[in-house]
Amino acid sequence: VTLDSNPVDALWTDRPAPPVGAVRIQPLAFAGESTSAKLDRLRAILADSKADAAVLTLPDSIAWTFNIRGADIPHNPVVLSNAILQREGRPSLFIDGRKLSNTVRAQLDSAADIFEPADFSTALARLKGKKVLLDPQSAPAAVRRIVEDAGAAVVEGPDPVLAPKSRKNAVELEGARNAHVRDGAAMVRFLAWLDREAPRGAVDEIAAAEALERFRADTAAKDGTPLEDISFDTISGTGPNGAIVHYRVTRASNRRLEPGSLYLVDSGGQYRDGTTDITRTIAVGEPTAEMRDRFTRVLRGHVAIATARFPAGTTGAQLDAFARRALWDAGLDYDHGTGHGVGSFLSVHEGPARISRTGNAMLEPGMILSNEPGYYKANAWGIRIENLVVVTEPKPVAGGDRPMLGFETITLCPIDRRLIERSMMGAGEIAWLDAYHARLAPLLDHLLDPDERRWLAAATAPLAT
Ligand SMILES: [Mn+2]
Repeated sequence: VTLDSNPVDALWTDRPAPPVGAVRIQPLAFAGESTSAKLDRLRAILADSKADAAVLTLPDSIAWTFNIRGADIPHNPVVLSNAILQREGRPSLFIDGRKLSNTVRAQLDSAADIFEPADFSTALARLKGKKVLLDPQSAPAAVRRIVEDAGAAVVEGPDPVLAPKSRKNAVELEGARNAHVRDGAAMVRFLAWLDREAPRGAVDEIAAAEALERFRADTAAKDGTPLEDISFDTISGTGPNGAIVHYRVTRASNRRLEPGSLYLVDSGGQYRDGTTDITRTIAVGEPTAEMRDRFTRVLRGHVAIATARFPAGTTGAQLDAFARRALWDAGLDYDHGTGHGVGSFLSVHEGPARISRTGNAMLEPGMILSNEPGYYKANAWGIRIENLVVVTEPKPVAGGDRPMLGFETITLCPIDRRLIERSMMGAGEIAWLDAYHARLAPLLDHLLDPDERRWLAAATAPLAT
């Protein structure tokens, strides 16, 4: 039932004012494509959809299109705003003018007509007589109602920005690889610190999360591309807390890392050139045989995704089971998807592609996705191994007759060898892990202290004998 006013508004008396985070231009050196080139591509998509206009209501779609980033929402550098794209003519951008410096406004003016948010409804009503593309997954019902009441025809379809935004260009991919060097070095420094401090019983979940954020900020500063923000609230859980998939530590739930336990840490960084998301599971003291068995099964699923070859047109749903086979063999599973899309200095979760039972979008070259199988023993411990991967077009398979796609792993951080049961791993799986570990020192050593380099050398020693 559509109401004239939002009943929540009547109750929410201490509602804060809308945020007015400063808008920054995402320069071509990181975006890799100008706004005018992006608008040309979007106009072609409008033409294919037989639409005269499209209403953009997703902040990350607008940030990508206009090469802007903002500070309205913690951990997500988007700009709260709306936009109307026209097949013929300039787009309109509805954005609080207090967010725009004169320089930013001048740059945006060259690509779009800028209006205040209060002008949005009037502009929607002016679409009378036009065919207007709206994404039923994300467009507010109020937008649809205004457009329809004005006498425009709604064309339902996906937000036209979703597909082009998901296929990162060469500049964005280069940025992502650079971001993962400094992020991987920060993780290595953190893990070396953790191995030193945790056995003394001096580390709890909050202390670990704070230390990791310090290592991220310090390492990024050293590398010359500062940490803008973490990409989500760090999941820092040991023992039974590790078995809670979206755990967020509080003072009440905070646990000390104890010998014989597992520690799961899922975290990420926002940098001007890329967004990261990584999970590692660490043995504190001596792990049990069951922990090693489960960890090895999760690792085998992770490697199965990392090394997968698949024909063009394959969806994430088709690949999801690859990550689960070693768990299914033992009557085990995990209750979350295997992977989600990741933005380029944007949202850490973005569509349209994902690796999961419901991942019906095709995987296309340039997409960045996570590869994060897990296993959770309720009330006991949790395991997850997460790297980001890029969909690539690898060299053709010898003797094959179809072009294949594959993944390049871009996250750079060791996987805990103490949790691997070598006898359960195939030769190809061991070869993948050893080759992955061999990549790390040459890329990360320049950001590490001598002690940290020594720790990395030991943590990446080959498994093959
Ligand atoms: Mn993730």
